[in-house]
Amino acid sequence: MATAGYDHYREDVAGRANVADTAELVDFYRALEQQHTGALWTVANKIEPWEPVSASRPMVWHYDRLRDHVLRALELVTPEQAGRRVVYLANPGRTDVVAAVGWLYSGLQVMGPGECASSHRHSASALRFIMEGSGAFTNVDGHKMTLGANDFVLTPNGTWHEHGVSEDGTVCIWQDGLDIPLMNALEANFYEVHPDLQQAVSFPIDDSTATWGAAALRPAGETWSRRYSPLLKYEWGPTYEGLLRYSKVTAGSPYDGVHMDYVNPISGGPVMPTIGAAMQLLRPGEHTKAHREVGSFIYQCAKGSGYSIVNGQRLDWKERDIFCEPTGMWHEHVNGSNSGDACLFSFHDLPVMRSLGLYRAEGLAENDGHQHITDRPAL
Ligand code: GTQ
Repeated sequence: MATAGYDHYREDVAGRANVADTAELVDFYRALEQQHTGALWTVANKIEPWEPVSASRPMVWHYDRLRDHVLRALELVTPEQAGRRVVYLANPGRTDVVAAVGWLYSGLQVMGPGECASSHRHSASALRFIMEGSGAFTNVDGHKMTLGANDFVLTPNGTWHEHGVSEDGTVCIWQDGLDIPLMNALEANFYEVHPDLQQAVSFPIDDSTATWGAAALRPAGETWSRRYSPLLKYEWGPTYEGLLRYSKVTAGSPYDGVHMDYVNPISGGPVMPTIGAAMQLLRPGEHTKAHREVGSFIYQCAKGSGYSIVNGQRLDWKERDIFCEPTGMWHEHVNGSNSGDACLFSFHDLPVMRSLGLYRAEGLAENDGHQHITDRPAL
């Protein structure tokens, strides 16, 4: 990553555009505008910044402030009316598109017992992270899965999917994560409604986890050629156990603590072509060092409490709070407890950056790798 700092628009550098307005030039620009054209040197420094410049702001969405509104949606609209009953997360820096950060969308979906949303599919890749309730299920291309708190589920692009809650369940809330803004930016987004409101359940319940979810075991003779993981659900129990076991034998990453990626068991790569996900554990009192990356991240605290510093802003979080890190911004994490661990679920667009050769990362050299807190986000 360039080390030019945050002085993105410096013009006093040889080789950068530096043309002062004159009456003649202003006339010229107007004439160009009328022909639907423009002079590159008037925009060059903006459209080719020294390094990624994100319009997104570091944000935290506190669950205790959102939950009542999410539950209110349950009273106000049915899944039949709404299609999806979701309160989406808006980033105040991104009024042009519905994005929580970068080109990632996120929202909180709520369903009551006996409800089921209609089946559809789209070019956008999706995931869910279960926040509360029991009896939730999702059906992905006929693979029906039961879902509990902190379970992580995929709805890869192009797969038919619907979600619901069984009659004997409770109100369920989960976080949706999708690459809708990316698909729209690429102008590649298709959307289709299933001919039946609910697709058939074509396989035994939870067959995906039973087939592909055993640690370091692969079903002999089974093949898989899709671009996404055949393992569609990653349960919290084995995920947390995996982190605890790993934490006993590793010092962890200086930037992310005990950090494990959810992977496609066939390729070892990310779970979907455009979205990757991870769970990290911060030990009691752990304060990681700051680094920055080309890529945008959305986090949910799955356990414990603490804070992250994103570009000098302190974002306090506790279980179920969601926060984001825009691309190129310094970030470091702190477990606020000296006795218990803290776990952060995250999803990100690094598979896009990596597959296009755009990924870069850099650690903060100054101040022993820690930022100064300069700001708290407006609440
Ligand atoms: O469940 O498929 O929050 O298509 C937004 C768009 C959820 C979904 C959202 C979607 C979905």
